Amino acid sequence: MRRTRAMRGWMTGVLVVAAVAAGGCRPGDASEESAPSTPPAPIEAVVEVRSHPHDSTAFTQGLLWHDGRLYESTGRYGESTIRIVDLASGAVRQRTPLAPQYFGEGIAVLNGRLYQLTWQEGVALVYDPATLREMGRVQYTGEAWGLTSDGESLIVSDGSSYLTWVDPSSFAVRRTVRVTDGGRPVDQLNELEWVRGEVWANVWHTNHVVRIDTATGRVLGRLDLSALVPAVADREAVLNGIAYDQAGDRLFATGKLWPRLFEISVPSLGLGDGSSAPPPP
Ligand SMILES: [Ca+2]
Repeated sequence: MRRTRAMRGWMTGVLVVAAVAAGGCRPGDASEESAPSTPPAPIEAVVEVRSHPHDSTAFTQGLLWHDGRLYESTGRYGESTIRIVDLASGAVRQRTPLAPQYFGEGIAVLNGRLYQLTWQEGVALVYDPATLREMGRVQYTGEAWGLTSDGESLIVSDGSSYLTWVDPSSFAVRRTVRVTDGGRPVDQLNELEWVRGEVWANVWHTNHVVRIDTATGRVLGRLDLSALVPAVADREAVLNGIAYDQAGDRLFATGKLWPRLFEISVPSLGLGDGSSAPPPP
């Protein structure tokens, strides 16, 4: 299925500016829109380190490495799940299905709880990450796409050019950041990952992951994953899933309905090749 563009913004605090931004500009916004002196972010090459099998029926909406395990959220009504996946084989080790009225989206762990967003249903499902047993729910307003955490807040994308930091217990908005590249808003932000103090985001229907400065929203670089995209006969089989194993310095990427999950490195950042991983205990 094809998603509609989420231009309403997320939560009431974002509603007005996001709606106006969809029209191209808003009064007082000229400096941001026209900033000619801001160069676009550089393209950063990625290198495939290795790849693993991936469930080619998984409509990947969230990918996460936590405590030595790979977690995946899948979407589509009637097919959505939260699952723990064996990295080497791609086999699903544990799985909790969502009720058919819920479309699974981004996932993140904060304070020992695993959060899973739903697309248009306005509810985050909260699990015990060890058992995938539901522990509770949190209500919110608007669409929700990608999710990650800086260790204090959850960070949400909604397909607009905004990232929203929220309180994990209430989803009350703490702050918002508009993401720009070369002075222009970058919308369609989807699956997210916290990497070395930056937020990385898949840009929906592109082969790019953008590195976002969380203070300014400025895109610092674009990872081009075009070389990894498999030939899948579904136009929605797009890149959508990035996870970082901080302890092992491993970066994972996959996509909706992709048959492979990739470990990749970013040589320009010295990231993902294991060189920055701490020595084993
Ligand atoms: Ca992620």
